Parts: sequence; C-alpha cells; structure tokens
Amino acid sequence: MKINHHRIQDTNSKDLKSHQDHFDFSANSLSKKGVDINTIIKKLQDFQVAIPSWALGAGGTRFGRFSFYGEPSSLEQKIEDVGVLHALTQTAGAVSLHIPWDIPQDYNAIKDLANSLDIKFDAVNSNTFQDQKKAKESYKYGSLSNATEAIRQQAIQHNIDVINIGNKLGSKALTVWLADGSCFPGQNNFQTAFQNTQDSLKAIYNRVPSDWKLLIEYKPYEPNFYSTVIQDWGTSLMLANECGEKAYTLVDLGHHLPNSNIEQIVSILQLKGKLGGFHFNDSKYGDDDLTVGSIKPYALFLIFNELVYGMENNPQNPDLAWMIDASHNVKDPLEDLIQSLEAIQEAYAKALLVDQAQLKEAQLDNDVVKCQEILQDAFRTDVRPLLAKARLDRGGALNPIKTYRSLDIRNSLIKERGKNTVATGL
Ligand code: PSV
Ligand code: MN
Ligand code: MN
Repeated sequence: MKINHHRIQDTNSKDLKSHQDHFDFSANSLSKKGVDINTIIKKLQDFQVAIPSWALGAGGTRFGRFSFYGEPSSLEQKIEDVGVLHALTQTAGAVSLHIPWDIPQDYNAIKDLANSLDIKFDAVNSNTFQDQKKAKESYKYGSLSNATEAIRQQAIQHNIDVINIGNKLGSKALTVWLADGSCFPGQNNFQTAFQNTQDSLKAIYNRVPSDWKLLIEYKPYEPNFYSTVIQDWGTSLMLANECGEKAYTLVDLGHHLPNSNIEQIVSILQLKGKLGGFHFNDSKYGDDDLTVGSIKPYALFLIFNELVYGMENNPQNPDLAWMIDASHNVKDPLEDLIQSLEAIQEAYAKALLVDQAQLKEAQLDNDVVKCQEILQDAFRTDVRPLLAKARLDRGGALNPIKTYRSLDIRNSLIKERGKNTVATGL
C-alpha cells in the first residue's frame, strides 16, 4: 500500500485557507518577538524519527492482545506502513529493525522498497530476551551476563549477526537492551553479572564497524523485578566508557523510576559526549509505552529544552538516533504513531522557541521567576501552525490524522491484508 501524494494534496486543499490564517497569526506574533520562523521550520523538517518495526501492530500486554486488523505481517508490509506515516507526516523517514523478528529475505528488494519511500535504516536492535526456535542455549537466566560461558557466547554471536544484517541495509548503530537481572534476592551475584556483561559488551564492541555506534540502553526493572544488570544511566555510561568511543548511552523515556529528572540526565550525558540515542514514549506508572506527550507534555518539553541546548552547545556529542518506542493495545497503531510524531515535533518546536540568551541572563541574575516565565512562555505557545507548514512544504498532510481517516487507510489495509494478520512484536 502506497499513498498517492495527490490524494494528500486534495485533502489539504479543503483546509488551506484556515491553515494560512493560523500560520500568519503565529508567524506575525513570533516574528515580533524576534523569532526566525524559517529556521525553526527548516529544523522541524530535518528532524526525522525512526519508527520501530514492532510498533506497527497492536502490541498487547501479557494479559492479552486485541488486533487492529490489517496489521503488517512481513518486513515489506512494515516498511510500507512506515511509508504511509512518512508520506503523511514527513517526519518518519527511518525504520528501526528488531532481529530476529525482521530478518530480510531479499536485501536488495527491501532496500529498494525503503528507498522508494524515502526511508532509511536506523539502529538495529538485537534480541537476547527471548529464546529463539532452534537456539541451543536458553536466556531464561540471562544472556550477556549469564554465569555460563556458552550462553554468553551465543548472545555475543547473535549481536555480531545483527551487526552484519544491519551493515547490509546501511544501518549505522546497534542498540543493545538486556532483560538480564534477577527476580529474587540472592539469585545473582551482582558483581559477576556486571563483569560478565562488561566483557560480553566489549567482545561485541570489537566487532562494531568504525563508522557505527553501540547504543547501550538501560532500564530499572521488568522483566526482572528484583535487579536489572544495566539498571540506570550511570551503569550504561560506565559500560560505554569501558567499551570505548563508539559506545554511547541510550535513554528511553519509560525506563526510569517515578519522578526521575530525565532532562538532567540527558543534559549531563551530552556534556560528556555520551548520549547516543533516544526512545520516545510516555508513561503514568512505569514502562507503559504510551503515546508520546499524552501524559506529561511539560516534562517532554523540558527534556527537549536540554536536547536543543546540547545540540547547539555540545559539539562533543554526536547526532542522536531518535526512535519512538511504544506499543499499543487500544488504538490503531498508525494513528497512535502519528500522534506521537506530532507530540515530538511540538515539544521540539517549543524548545526551539526558548530564548537561550535571555535564559542565561536570568540565570546569572538569579531571577528564578523570569527563568520559569521564559520556559513557560515557550511551552504555552501554540506551534501547531508551524508544524503544519513544515509538513505542507514537504508534500505532507496539513492534518495527518484527518487525512489518514478521510483516505480510509486502515480499511484499505484490511482489504489488502485481511483481518487475521499477526504482527511480529512484543
Ligand atoms: C525494552 O523495554 C525496550 O524498550 C527496548 O528498547 C527494546 O528494544 C524494546 O523495548 C523492544 O524490544
Ligand atoms: Mn526502548
Ligand atoms: Mn521499554
């Protein structure tokens, strides 16, 4: 399924006049404040977020899964779905694959398809949290941290295989997320588990191509509920430092204990030049993987404020691998991803509005009230007309959800793929 760009333009035409009015109003008021609108629009257009292959089907929970029908059941179909998202939003120009769920059969055909939809291959993700069919060893008690050498070796080899697959597609990063840990006190020796993980990661790192990054993701709990080997950003940073300069920490918004100051974490990692990737989602309680910005939009804005500061002031930190990491049970996954993409762009645009020079001055004056006013003034600005303009100029939809619905895309997918589709995923 491929969206015809003319159909997007047709849908846009009905809303062009009201968009123009809203845009003119925003552009005028922001210009009066000295904001360079065109630079912001260009930055929004350049900001591309990878869609994970596992978010395109209804995710479900361990209690059940309710299909949305017409979900993709092959890698080709997953890439086509990302193509739909990208055509509408113009901000989903990459896909992140999970191996072995997404092993390509025909590399050239997959690359051609992605190319035709203007989609790049972002970080590849390894999977040592599930046992695979025909695997000799089990990861029930851990993978890279396991006390048994043969199990560690199998997990190391899997990561090397993932690098080789990613290399053939043009990926430039390997993301390692480990479920390793323990469920009960005494089950594991913390030091041995950490040391094994460090040694295993180093063995993988030695096989990372020179123009690649190794992204090390952390998470405090789940699926293990007593301890997790790579539990927090400090542990991830220690491991990245041990591995070397191509290794970085990856921050997933859902992987923190309640009330953690994530904006401070990303800020310090950038200062140290060690923030490599970012997984967007939102949560109320834990790793809920909810739609980005649906629960804590102000926190997301504060995080973006630090990311923007880092992108402008920390040349020691590389470009980040941006990805949405969410899975859903009750929404059409494509609609949900459109909402997430919009929330990301919105937080980014608002962070770009923060007057950094004024903020610095207010900080030096210890004018706490003014500091807060500067941030909240940016946060309270309606930037949606800027986002719409950024999309429109690239051929995207003025209102992606509305266009998705008026083009009846889900029903076309159901007609094409049928009802009984099963997407590979969590
Ligand atoms: C784990 O909760 C996680 O967020 C990691 O990023 C994984 O790669 C992803 O989910 C899906 O496996
Ligand atoms: Mn993640
Ligand atoms: Mn997660």
